[in-house]
Amino acid sequence: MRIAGADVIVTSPGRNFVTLEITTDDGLTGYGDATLNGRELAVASYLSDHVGPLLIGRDAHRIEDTWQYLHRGAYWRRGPVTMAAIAAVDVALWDLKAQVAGLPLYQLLGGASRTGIRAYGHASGRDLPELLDSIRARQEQGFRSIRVQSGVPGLETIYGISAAPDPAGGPGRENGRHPQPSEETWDTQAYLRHLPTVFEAVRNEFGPELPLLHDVHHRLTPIQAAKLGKALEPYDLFWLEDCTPAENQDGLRLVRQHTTTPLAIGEVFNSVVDYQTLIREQLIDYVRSAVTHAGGITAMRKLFDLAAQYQIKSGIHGPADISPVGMAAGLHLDLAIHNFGIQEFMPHSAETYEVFRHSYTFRDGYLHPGETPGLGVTVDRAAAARFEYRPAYLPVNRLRDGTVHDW
Ligand code: KDG
Ligand code: MG
Repeated sequence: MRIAGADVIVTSPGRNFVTLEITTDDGLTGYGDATLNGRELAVASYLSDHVGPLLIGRDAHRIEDTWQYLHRGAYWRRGPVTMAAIAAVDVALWDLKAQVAGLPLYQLLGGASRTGIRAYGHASGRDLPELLDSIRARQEQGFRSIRVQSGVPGLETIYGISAAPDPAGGPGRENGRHPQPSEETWDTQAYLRHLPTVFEAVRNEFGPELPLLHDVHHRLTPIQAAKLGKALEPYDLFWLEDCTPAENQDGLRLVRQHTTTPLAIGEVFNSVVDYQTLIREQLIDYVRSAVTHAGGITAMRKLFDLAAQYQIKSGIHGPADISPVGMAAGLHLDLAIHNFGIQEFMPHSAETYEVFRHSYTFRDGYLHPGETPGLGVTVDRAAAARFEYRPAYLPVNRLRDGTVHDW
């Protein structure tokens, strides 16, 4: 089975997605997600200008060799653009191999280790009543584990919270289109004072059993993160995510020394190298990378195998800027690996599902990739062509004095 074509599809059904479509000389088609939110066209160019031409004529079955060829062979390694491009090739080749085998992809990864994939959904509110309603709405949708993001008094907007209620029930600004990045104001002390009161109220309302998660989005220093983790201990979080920018891996030692709140890190990481200290020293509990951003199934499987040696589990990144192709790839891994933890799930819009036809399902808090041979996602190119790319950016975050802060 030789690679005959490698097409890049850029489409924007509600938000921008980049997809690699690999075709073979025997008429099969495989897909990989290459979406890098806000930098989409850089990956599209990397694929169509540099990687696609190298793939033509290669044996589509040689997944590991192709991965190494693109990673080591290019001389320039790692980085979000490179690793998203390699991930797209890798996932498309796994899709093809599983189609040839006539099996859903998870069967090639060792088969199912569980019957369903526990998923968490997003709840958010500008104030407490709105947040409690949002949690109830997620529960009604079937979610049994919930990420809680709350507005902070005195701050107009904050990560994960819409400025106005989102009629689609989504997270608002994360889905929003900003041709120029909008700017938000951040106040660390106000956040640190307010957040424990939010979790106290949520626990009082929903009781001790509902698994609750929270995403700090890299906004704290290690000592501030240590303080927050400690303050949240009475509310028994499932995890505290990205409590500090973890490029400074050593900083996590300090956080760890002060709190037993479980820590999840890694959605901006794209290589196992980024995790070396964090995993070896057991400084985190969950690995957050996305298949789409960290080199595909081939690389993620090795990352999870390393994590398993240290009792660290998976928590694959699954926001709406991962396309259904990337989501499906994560689900096949989730089902197969032993050290699965939880999967983030933001259902996509109806427009997105018009373009990406998928076989995965969500029922009673659990996802399943389905039994369709391959990845179980196809792209309707006619539908994709109707949604033209429009530049869109995440907001930029500034402290009250105007200093740019982590987003
Ligand atoms: O592109 C950035 C988003 O993927 C990110 O803001 C979502 O933090 C996120 C999460 O945990 O889903
Ligand atoms: Mg996050």
